[in-house]
Amino acid sequence: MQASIIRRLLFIFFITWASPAFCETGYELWLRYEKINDQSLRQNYLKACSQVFISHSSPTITVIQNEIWIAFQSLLGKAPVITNTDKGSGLILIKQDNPLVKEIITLKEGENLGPEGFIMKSVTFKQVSRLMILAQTDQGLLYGLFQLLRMMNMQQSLSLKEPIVSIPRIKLRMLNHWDNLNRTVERGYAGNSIWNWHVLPGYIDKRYIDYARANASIGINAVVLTNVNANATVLTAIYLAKVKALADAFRPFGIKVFLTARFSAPVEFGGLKTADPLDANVRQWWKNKADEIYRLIPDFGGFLVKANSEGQPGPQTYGRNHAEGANMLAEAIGPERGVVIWRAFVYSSDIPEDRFKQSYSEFTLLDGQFSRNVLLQVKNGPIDFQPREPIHPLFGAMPKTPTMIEFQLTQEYLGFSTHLVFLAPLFKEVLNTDTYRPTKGSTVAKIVDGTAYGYAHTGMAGVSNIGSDINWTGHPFAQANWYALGRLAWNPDLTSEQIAEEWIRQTFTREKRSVDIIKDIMLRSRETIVNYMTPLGLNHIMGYGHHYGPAPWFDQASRADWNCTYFHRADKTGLGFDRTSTGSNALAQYEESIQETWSNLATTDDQWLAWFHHVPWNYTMSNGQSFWNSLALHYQAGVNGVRTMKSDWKKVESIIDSDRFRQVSMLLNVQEEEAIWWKDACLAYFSTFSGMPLPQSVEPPAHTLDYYKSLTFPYAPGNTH
Ligand code: GCW
Repeated sequence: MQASIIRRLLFIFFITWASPAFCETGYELWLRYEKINDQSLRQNYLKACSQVFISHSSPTITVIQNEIWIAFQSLLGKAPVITNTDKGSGLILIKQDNPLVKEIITLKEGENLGPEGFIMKSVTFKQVSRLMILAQTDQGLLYGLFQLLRMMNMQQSLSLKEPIVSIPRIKLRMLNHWDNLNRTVERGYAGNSIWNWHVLPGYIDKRYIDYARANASIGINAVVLTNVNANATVLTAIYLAKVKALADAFRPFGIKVFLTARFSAPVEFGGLKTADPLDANVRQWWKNKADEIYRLIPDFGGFLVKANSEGQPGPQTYGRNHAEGANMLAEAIGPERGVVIWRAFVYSSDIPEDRFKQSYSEFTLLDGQFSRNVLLQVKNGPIDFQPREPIHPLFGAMPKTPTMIEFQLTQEYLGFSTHLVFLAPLFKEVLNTDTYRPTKGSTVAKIVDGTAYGYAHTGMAGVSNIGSDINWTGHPFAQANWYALGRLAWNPDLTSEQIAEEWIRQTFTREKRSVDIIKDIMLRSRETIVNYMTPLGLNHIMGYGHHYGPAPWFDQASRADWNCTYFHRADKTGLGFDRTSTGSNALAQYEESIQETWSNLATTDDQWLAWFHHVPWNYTMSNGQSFWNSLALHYQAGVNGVRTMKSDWKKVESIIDSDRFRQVSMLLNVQEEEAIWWKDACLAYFSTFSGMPLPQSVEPPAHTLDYYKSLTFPYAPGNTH
């Protein structure tokens, strides 16, 4: 009896102490700071970091000190000593204007780190070799510290041969939350909104602080708290006090708060009869509202606006154009205080024009008419965050209007939070695409970072995938997409591989074989999902409304361009949307070299085929296969890809903590089932048009087409309309 109690106690001791890996929830994200076991490395790091000299104090410096405490204790098992006078410390964090700097280094003439950049440099000062982080601002020092911690997590040497000079390429590095005031999240698959509006402003959830830490660690400096399908209530005094509380909590982390502005707010609660942007009372109302906000939040970022799109009110409701609407708000905010981010995601149910074309048609006419503190926020592609889209033709077409990019982290069209898909390859594919505007080599990255046209404002936004789930994002791997957005907004030249490697080492393990296996899983995941959902240029064939699962047959929506059949146009002759000059001619919106390549079936890369052509089922592809066979083989490759992900994941079982290992294993099982469902439903449906048999290596659908059509999902998450 006693022996069994002792055994049980020993077991409890074992699982709680000896193996902390048992209790990993994922809450710590990439800030786990796993202990460094390599003794010589540990000694080096201790030498460099156990004594820290920080020359001054401020709220951001307190954040820095806290992070140093958390990180060094966890990484090195030893509390650091932090002082405000130099005691021969190994690590120095110092602002550029400190008189000591001149004694330590000679800064190059004109070295301009800007408000967020930093230098990290190995220096010898008072005969002691040190590591110095130098910046113009505390925010720059904070980013420098996170660079240092990343290097330690990556087990890199801290004796730098060359200094690291790091300046963000993009100014607004931003998360757009689609969070509603009732805590639902539009297209959210990771629980409720983390903003607990009801108990704000009095109660500041620790999550807000951890959220801010995580964002700062990857350079995110701006957050839009509320859904673009906006609720005017957030602009009322009661709610603004709550917004202020969040802004105060985020400020030391270098994060600015933005709100979505509902265009009809002056009517909804302002007592006005109109929200016409040219009406003097309306203009005054917004001016007063902006002043009220700035009194509470002096560093308020500005407004994000979705107008005259999918039922949202906007200037066109009053016969005015988008520039008139944006400029009215921009004037209220004032160029010295903040910006207005105006979304280009507009398409009208009244216009029969190809939905692909509408945003470009609307906004290119307005280039040059926007006030100087307006940015246009353009989705990465012309339709809507599909698994693969060609670049939005507006990139490069707005020389006079700062154009920022909007990616979607939340996986609305990519399997929700159940599918493992690493999005850095999608982001990179877009950023690396040449717009040829104004000249060859003007990639989307160069448009967005301002180099192509010298934009005064630059930005990259990700629609947040964060919710109240313990691990923030539902799928443990979805954290990597949040991470990737921040890192690419800082430096769009980073590769997907670098980002994956960093994330894995900080989030899961530093064991090389496992890192390589996981990296492989991640890097292949995006192509895998394209294969089993929308290969060869298919798009928008997901379930109606919720966008869960396949429904290529769907044709019952109230408007044409909400039907799946609108997008794929399958018939007996072939599949795909003719956007060449014989069709909608959307291709004319791109620069000529792109037009040329994509208007000819033979020179169109396989991945864009159904985007731009109605491809005959028996069209012979470059690999000699018929189009139909290729389509089927891609679907099968997608399913096989998930199976490989599953077997690869099993190989890391002994290394990954059991909770997260099991969680990912279960999710991969679901992903496999859903990949098969996608393949089966799509092939069953499209074969009714092609009339062709499946190639031998393709597993035939398990059920009839009627069975797939009969499936309904009234409670699928994320749909808050
Ligand atoms: O992706 C689509 C979504 C809508 C969303 C809209 C938008 C916020 O289906 O839920 O609304 O785009 O981006 O405005």
